[in-house]
Amino acid sequence: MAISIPNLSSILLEYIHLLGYYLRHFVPRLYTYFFYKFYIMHVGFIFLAVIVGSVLFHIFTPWYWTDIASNWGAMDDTITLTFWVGGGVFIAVCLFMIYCVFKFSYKEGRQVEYKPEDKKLEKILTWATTIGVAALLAPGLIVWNQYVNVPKNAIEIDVMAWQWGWQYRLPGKDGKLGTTKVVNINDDNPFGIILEDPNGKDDVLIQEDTIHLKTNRPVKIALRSVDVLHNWYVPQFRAKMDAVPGVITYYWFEPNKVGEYEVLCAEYCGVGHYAMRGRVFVKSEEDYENWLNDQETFSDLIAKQEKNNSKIKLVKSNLND
Ligand SMILES: [Cu+2]
Repeated sequence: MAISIPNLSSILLEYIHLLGYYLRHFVPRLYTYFFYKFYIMHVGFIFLAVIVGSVLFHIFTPWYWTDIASNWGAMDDTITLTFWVGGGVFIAVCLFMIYCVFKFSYKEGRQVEYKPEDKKLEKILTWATTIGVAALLAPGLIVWNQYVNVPKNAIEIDVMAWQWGWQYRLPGKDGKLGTTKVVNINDDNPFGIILEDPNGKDDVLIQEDTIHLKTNRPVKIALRSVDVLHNWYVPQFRAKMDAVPGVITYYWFEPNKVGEYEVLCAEYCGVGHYAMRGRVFVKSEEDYENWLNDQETFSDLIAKQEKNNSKIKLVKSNLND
């Protein structure tokens, strides 16, 4: 008796037949099921995509902060903490919304429960919010306290802002800046230094938007504005503050990487705001001293004006206002 051996084509045909059976019977059901679920619950999936997308974007973003070049690592830590707290709350809220979309989706005949008050829930939410806000603010206050407590060995720099530019004044050999008065500011006394103040005579005047700093030496940035709000900001130093007309605001930092950095005005100050850019060079002690010795002092400026026989307009009146 001959044994019939099924040939390859008949086996293949059998498989295709079987596959067709599955495709016809199960796939449409699965497809319909998931499509239906997806169609009904798509809002939940969108929330999920937002969470996953946000976290992935945060991890792989090409726009993270620049390398730090000062002592203010604590600023980065507080921002990281803000990311964690803010991100945690964001994810929790999104997950809660996803839960609600699935749990409470429309069902015929389901009644809505009216619950205007829930003491337990209110307690939980109040405490959770309090802890979250405290976690956000407390470290910031600690860092702020350090930020405005200037070390004794800091070099004080008078940063003067106007629409639209910067100029700088450094203490001379005496290590002290002379006092100033806004009404004294004119072309011959660009910083408004009070002439009678002996501390001002040796002040170093830098009438340009480029300043040099010494590496590993704290600087106190004392900000002045002659017109509107400005803000002296170097992203790599992680430090900035508003310059407010009428008061001197200040903060300090210690540059710790030799290099060239860009100064930006971080307060919208009018149509020329974009042009308020400057440069900071952080230099080694030797390079810094060389640069400093080449700069003009207030006495040099007066002498130059007298030599040029220019009509001295240095304000001497109004000193007692
Ligand atoms: Cu500005």
